[in-house]
Amino acid sequence: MTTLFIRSGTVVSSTGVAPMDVLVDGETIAALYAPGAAQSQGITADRDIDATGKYVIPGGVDVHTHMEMPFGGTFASDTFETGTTAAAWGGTTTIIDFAIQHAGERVQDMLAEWHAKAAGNCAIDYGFHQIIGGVDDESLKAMDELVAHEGVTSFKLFMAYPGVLLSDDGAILRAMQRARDIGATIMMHAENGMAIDVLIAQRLSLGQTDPVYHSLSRPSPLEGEATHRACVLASVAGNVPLYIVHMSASEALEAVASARHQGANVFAETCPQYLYFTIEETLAQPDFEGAKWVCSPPVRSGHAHHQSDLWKGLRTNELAVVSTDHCPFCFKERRELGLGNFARIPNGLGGVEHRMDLIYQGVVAGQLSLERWVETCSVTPARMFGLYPRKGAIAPGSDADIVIYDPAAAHTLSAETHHMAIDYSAWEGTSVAGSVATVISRGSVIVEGKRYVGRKGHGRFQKRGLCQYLT
Ligand code: DUC
Ligand code: ZN
Ligand code: ZN
Repeated sequence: MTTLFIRSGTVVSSTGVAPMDVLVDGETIAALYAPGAAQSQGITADRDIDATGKYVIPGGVDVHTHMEMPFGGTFASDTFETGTTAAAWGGTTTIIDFAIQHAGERVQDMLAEWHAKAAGNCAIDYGFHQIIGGVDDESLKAMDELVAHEGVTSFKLFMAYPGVLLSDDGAILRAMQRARDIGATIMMHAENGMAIDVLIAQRLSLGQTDPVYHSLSRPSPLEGEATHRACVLASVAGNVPLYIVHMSASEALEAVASARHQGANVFAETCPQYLYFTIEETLAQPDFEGAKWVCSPPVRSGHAHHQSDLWKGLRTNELAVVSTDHCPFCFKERRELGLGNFARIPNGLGGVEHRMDLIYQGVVAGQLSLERWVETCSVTPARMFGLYPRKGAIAPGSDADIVIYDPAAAHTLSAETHHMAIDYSAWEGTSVAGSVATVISRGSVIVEGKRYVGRKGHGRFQKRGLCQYLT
């Protein structure tokens, strides 16, 4: 077993910041020492890494990605190999991706399909959530099996996309009741898809086909309404753990905050695109440029106060997690499917490589503490989805998934330099203070000195337990 000493860094956890040396033995963290204590005890390692002036943080946990996801007649352009390698470059050492079941498909078969795509290809560790697109007796029974035997303990339902993935309120209630019985978490895409489809058809019939109409036909009150409805259904189902994914709107945050104030087991995540982008600066760009920022829920108007509310939610824990909803589609041929009809632009942005940097900018700007950066990007995602303390902790016995982050460095995000398999960057030209210096995954250095030294197949499937905010 190789041993590794990370010396003279500043360890950041969700509860504090302290100068500490970290000893790694094989794949796990063996011990933490006050500065100098290991030397005085004569403890040495096979390799020393000097982390002077740098933060030592638990590797990022991105609980919302879609590698190779089929969507609207095409596929997300990152494979499990390219997407997890890009994640590693950006300081993320675990992802949770989504296996997808549509009505009529066997859940277990679809999970097996996603295992086949990922196995042997990932640079970092990974797990799966299961999307249930067809709630029926069979898929409900499958939920039991996935929780009991497969380490898949969270199920995503859709209130959007009628005829494709949407579950009606009765189906949602049934799945929530099943989840309550087995301790599983329901994840919800909360937008009112029936109303949105009417608004889309009305826009198109008026000849309003540009990308900006994607956002304008998915107004924020319809995210708020669906979020509220999901909270009510979760309460009726017996306070089942409910996790609202990719939250973009103040109205949705209000619904979650109100449910939480009543003691409900309701949680939510947001994503960097909702914290930084506005319609005016992105989707409203002329010609077809705006197609680069089409995602659902959509980017919101800068004239409202969605972004300041989301940052506040992150500070106050009304929003628990930042994920990316990484779902990249190249501009050429994939986005271009929506030329002349915004409704055909595949939905999703690439960002798995940039989450740690982008949320660190919140620390630089005084929006978040260092501890909260680590908590929302690593600790809470791990606890929310049953991976803690294997992941999300710098503590003896935890997996040695460690990022050494240099606050004195800086870089600029660009398609020229990113490692995601996308032919453009939604973040082109964004200046970032701070940078990932070294990434360690289960004791192996996989990124150092601006070089990727990991390998495909290093990443292992992680069976997960239940949400640890309730157990
Ligand atoms: N929802 C997601 O979570 N990802 C991509 C598209 C969508 O609607
Ligand atoms: Zn979604
Ligand atoms: Zn998603």
